[in-house]
Amino acid sequence: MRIDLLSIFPDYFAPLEVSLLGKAGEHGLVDLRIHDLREWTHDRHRSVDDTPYGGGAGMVMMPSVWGEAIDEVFEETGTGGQSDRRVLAIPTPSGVPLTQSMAQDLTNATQLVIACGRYEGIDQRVAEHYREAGFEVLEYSIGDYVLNGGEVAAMVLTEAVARLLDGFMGNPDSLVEESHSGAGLLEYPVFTKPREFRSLEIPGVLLGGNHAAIERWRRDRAIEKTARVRPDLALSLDASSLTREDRAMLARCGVAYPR
Ligand code: 6GU
Repeated sequence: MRIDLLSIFPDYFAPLEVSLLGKAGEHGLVDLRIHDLREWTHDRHRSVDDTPYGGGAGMVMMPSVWGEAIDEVFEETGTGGQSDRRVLAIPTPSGVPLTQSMAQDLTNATQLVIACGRYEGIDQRVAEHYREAGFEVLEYSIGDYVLNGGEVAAMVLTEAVARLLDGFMGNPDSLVEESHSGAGLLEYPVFTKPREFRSLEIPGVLLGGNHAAIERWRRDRAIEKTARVRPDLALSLDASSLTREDRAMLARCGVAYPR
């Protein structure tokens, strides 16, 4: 998969060289390209923003610069083939909340272009134009808080997608049971050596060899944790994936499910 990151602060993405190029890049899973948006400016001051129509605080990023930049990075891969899936992702606090299933879905894109805005955001016509031109456009948010720009959110999306690509994980089994995948439960707590840490001991069930009991214990802890810290997730579990024991545990945690 090719991933293009566009920003006026390309240096922001240095950490990806460690965490992403280190693994996915070496194995040729991800072709990561980092671009300085100002390379597509034409004026002496290399301007990328202007005052907002209608007034208000701050500056808005101009569509002309973004249009030229995005056209060019898409052109570099366009084969015109039917199987091409080219996605323009725009990080913004007003976007749809990014989820694991969105990251999973993006793993089959041919190219992911992430356009990182600063200031008050990017002129809305950029998203509108590429949508009308037949590209998938994803305006996404990484949570209900405000960052200074889209760069951190772009790294979040890049890592969330790249680690799901076939061949990225040393042990793909670790993808199966993790939080936000599969059942919709948060992960159970994990423990390793030593058996005693500052007088805290390992839960006894994990020391025995009763695999069914261990599985039940982990499932109960996952349910308990989900109900406590993410009641919204606990209420939207896939009812068909819940056993009688799961429902009993949920009930004890104050979450009732129809049988
Ligand atoms: Cl995607 N961008 C910015 N600038 N702030 C955010 C965000 C994105 N998600 C949450 N806050």
